[in-house]
Amino acid sequence: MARGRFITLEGIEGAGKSTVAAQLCERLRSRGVAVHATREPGGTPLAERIRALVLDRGDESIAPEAEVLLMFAARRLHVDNLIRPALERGEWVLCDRFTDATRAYQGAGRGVASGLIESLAQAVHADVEPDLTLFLDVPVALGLSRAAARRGTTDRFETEGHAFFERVRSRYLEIARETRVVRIDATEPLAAVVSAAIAAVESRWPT
Ligand code: T5A
Repeated sequence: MARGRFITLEGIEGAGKSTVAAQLCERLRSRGVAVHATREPGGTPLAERIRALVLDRGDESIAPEAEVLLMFAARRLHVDNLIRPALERGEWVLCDRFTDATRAYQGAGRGVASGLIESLAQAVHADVEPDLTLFLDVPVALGLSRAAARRGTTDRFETEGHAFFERVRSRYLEIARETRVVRIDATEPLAAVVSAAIAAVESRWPT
């Protein structure tokens, strides 16, 4: 059986990843594709518990390297218990964030050495890399204002300042030079962003 496709969505807060993922998923299912919509950090019961640890604004500080280790611990659970088995069954996986988020947030945002991040990526998911990454790109001010308008509570990352998210976006723009990544202008109306995401997928794998 052919391995399924692994598609990730990336971008800063408020870029529209969850909204686009839901619509892309619906479109793929309507075409008969078996697809799992999932997210990081999280995606399995244990990984969701790590998500709560890393996103909650508790009193205890989390050093950047500890944050990286928590992200990769959650990722290993997610890859082993959901992503790889689904791909091996020939199903598709649509994941809201993956290791590019660690490169952007912990690497560029927090200043963690890329050597550490890349060696953990190799150890944790050498056999599971995205086939396609949709990078939804918005200026920081627009992303943060959309996230602020939507949110009920603020997580640990959303308390960071503008400069942090500028570093994150810059790193995403560098990553977007890789051939597996398609940059989508997410300042466009939602319908246009969803159409661009569908076109990027269907041009690779007509369904
Ligand atoms: N993290 C994660 C790391 O630091 N390292 C890692 O390795 C990983 C995996 C996760 C946090 O964890 C960090 C990054 C994050 O800070 P999260 O809540 O899962 O947090 O992710 P967020 O990006 O914070 O989620 P958001 O919901 O803020 O962003 P989305 O999903 O990009 O945006 P979405 O779809 O919810 O849209 C936000 C609002 O904008 C509107 C939507 O309707 C919604 O109201 N919208 C648009 N409006 C107009 N035009 C458009 N084109 C629109 N697109 C969306």
